Amino acid sequence: MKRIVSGVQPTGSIHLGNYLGAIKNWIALQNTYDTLFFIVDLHAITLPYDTRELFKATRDTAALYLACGVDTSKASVFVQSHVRAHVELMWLLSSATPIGWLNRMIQFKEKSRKAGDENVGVALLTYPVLMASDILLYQSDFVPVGEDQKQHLELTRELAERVNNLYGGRKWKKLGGRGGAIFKVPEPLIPPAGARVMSLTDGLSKMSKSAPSDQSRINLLDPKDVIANKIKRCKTDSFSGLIPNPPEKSLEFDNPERPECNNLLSVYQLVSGRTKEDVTKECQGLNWGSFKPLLTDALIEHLHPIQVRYEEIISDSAYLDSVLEEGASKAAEIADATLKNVYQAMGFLQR
Ligand code: AQP
Repeated sequence: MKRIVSGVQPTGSIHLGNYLGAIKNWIALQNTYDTLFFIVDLHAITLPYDTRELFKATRDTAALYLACGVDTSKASVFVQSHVRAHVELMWLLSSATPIGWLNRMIQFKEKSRKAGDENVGVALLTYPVLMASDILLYQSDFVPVGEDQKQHLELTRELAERVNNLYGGRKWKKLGGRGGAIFKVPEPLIPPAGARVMSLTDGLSKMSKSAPSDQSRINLLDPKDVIANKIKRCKTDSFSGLIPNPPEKSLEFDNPERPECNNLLSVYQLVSGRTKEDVTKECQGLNWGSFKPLLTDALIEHLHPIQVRYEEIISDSAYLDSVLEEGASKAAEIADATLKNVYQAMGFLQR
């Protein structure tokens, strides 16, 4: 069975973007792949953070994976820092990573500029090496990646090939290893179209946990009235409220001049489980005033069962702990086997 690894960072409240762009897709993937879904806590400290929030967000994220339908009889669910091999492999990979590769990462450039260059920790620069370690440890065949992670996955692939060339094959065999490639080179798995959810306050920026305004996102745990309020106040466009809705001013998908419109319609399509054609037909002739209540109801209806299930899971600490313990032990088994090979191939004395 082909293997997939994926995760979300506990950097805040899990929102509709994380759900529609990642977690919801995992539910289908876990039926056809060997899947490992982890809470990416080690990555969550690359920028200044609040320790209590990290603690809470880690548990909440784990509970939400399960509440959204991740099934522990099919997938391993674990916390990244519970599997020590991630950090250990990262060090080994760092020695084979040219610093120029890291300096050219767009996300590093953007995030360090935002944080003010002097205050940036080394971890922000070396983040892609930890990501490579997350993936290569499990000999993953595929990694679901959004647009902004494509460059990091490319670095993972290059690094896997580099380490295979430097230390694999006959050189490894001479050290008593099996020879051949040390790492499988993973392929990107591009999520279904339309799964990039944009901010509610700016249709050109993606919905994000770290955006300062909570109004910009729908969190999976937002109560009904909060959802209703956010949709009521979300940014629409200058077509808004125009009467009497001539057909060319209808709500529409894919008009680059109307990013908010495309985003809200796409969200409606995804949470109502309808086709694009159905939504296009339904929304012909609607104005924002009549569309927003439809979207609000669809969101509330979709998120309600997730919220109920989340409450059950989060209040049962023993259950959540046992899921994470079991997940970490399954993951560690695979990860430790890879790590042992890497140490051997790199010439370390076996323990
Ligand atoms: N707006 C989005 N639309 C679709 N998918 C999204 N993802 C994130 N935002 C959207 C997907 O969620 C997964 C986990 O993301 P992450 O936590 O590892 O980091 P991120 O992409 O940086 O997510 P955020 O919410 O924007 O967090 P912060 O603000 O901390 O950076 C990934 O699969 C991602 O594609």
